[in-house]
Amino acid sequence: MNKLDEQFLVVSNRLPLVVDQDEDGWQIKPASGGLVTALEPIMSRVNGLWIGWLGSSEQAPFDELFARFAATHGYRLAAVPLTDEDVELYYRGFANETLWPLFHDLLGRCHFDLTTWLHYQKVNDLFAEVVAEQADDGQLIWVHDYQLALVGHLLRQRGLKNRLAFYLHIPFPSFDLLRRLPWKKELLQGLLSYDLLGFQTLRDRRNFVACVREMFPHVRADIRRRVTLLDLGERQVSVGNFPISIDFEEFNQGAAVKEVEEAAWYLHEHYQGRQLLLGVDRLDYTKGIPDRFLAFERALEKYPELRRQATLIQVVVPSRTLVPDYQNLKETLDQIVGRINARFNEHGWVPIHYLYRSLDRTQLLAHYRSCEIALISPLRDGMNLVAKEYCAASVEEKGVLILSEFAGAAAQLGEHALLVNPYDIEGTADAIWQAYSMTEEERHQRMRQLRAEVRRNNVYRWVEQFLDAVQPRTEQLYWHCTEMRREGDE
Ligand code: ADQ
Repeated sequence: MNKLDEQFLVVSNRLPLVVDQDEDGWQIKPASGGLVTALEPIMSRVNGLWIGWLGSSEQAPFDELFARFAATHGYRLAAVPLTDEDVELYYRGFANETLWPLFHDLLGRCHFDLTTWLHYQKVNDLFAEVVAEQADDGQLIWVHDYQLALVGHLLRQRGLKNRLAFYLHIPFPSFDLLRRLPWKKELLQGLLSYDLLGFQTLRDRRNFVACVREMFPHVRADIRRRVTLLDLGERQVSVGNFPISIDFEEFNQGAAVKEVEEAAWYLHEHYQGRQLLLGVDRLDYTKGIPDRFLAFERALEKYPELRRQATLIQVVVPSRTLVPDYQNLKETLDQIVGRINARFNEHGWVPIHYLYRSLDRTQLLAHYRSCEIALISPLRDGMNLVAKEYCAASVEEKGVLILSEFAGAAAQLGEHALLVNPYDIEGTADAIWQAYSMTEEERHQRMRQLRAEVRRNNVYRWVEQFLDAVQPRTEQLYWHCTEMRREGDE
């Protein structure tokens, strides 16, 4: 098959890159993360192009680095230049202080500010300009996430006829919440310019369709299909739910290697045979970390058998450190951990081990593999890949997953995880006790089912299902995806 026949253009806020300098000069490599893992194999097969912001104002020789990247990775990159002011108002402002909390049902944290909204439109227009310059006729353009909701609309305004698809990685709110946004009509109109809209869960998809029906009563919705069809008169928009996932085998095989096994063994040695509970999150108020600490505290109070026998390891990756709400959250976490540890600490046992940093791959896998319980309790989450990674890396099939019912992942994993309402401290404390005292047999049985689910619905199936829903179908892309999924299944 000719590599250039059908191309593929991906647009995301940030280019998935790591650029740094060592003794051999400037280096460039793909960032790690689910989206890159999912899209890179297909991008290189079809000579794709990825457009996004560089993510920093570092002065590196990007033209040369991008050429080197294309030669070694088989797909190309193009940068959208953003000024500090753009980043401040569009990214930190409208995307992270308006859309992010609103879409995660946290209305109290929303700022509605005309200046940041105007800038959001301006930066979406900048993205559209770069995409329009680079796009070829017939190419599928796939835009990602809430930072870029209007790009499709702005491309249509420029006369582009390409198939346009959009995927939202975070939840979509109910109309009761969305109606608070002064610019909801413009936002929905922007989204309706795409040909295909993908959401994480059926609930998100239904929320979106309900919002469209409220704001645009003339739009007819055919909801009987696998993908909802919205009839706008002159054109149709497909709306589906496609739960994102991970490369199961990457975690399954990665967790089984000797280096990880040894690191996992040391971890347990260090904690002297206690049961370990694990939380792994970006620093974010949607992840429910303070409530999780309080639930663990309540479990220690209510079930004294847990004292000296259970330790919560909470790993937090620094994130959005310049947004004030995130700085406050960091202080809150320090205070709660300090208080709980001072209250219960005895005979060399510290109830909460709190690490404010990223873990390298070996350590991340070792933590997943060795911790008996994963405590994943976001207040709201589009999907939550940590839950799936934990299952895939649980190669001894002895881990118990405690999962928030408000994580998108609950739709797939809820049956065999212990589901909790993260706002219900008492209920979460009881779930901690239930997980702690669960028999080996029940652990195995639940984890086997969870792993089978993540293995079956892996990230290659996610891409395949999404591309299958693009109309008219992108035959070659779909063909490549099916091939990759088959290879992954074998
Ligand atoms: P995120 O909010 O970033 O993503 P999540 O899905 O949990 O959340 O992914 C986090 C990633 O970061 C995981 O791959 C995890 O391994 C990694 N990570 C987290 N803490 C780490 C640590 N301490 N050290 C090393 N790695 C760490 C958004 C949405 C989610 C949605 C994803 C994908 O908010 O709901 O699942 O996009 O669509």
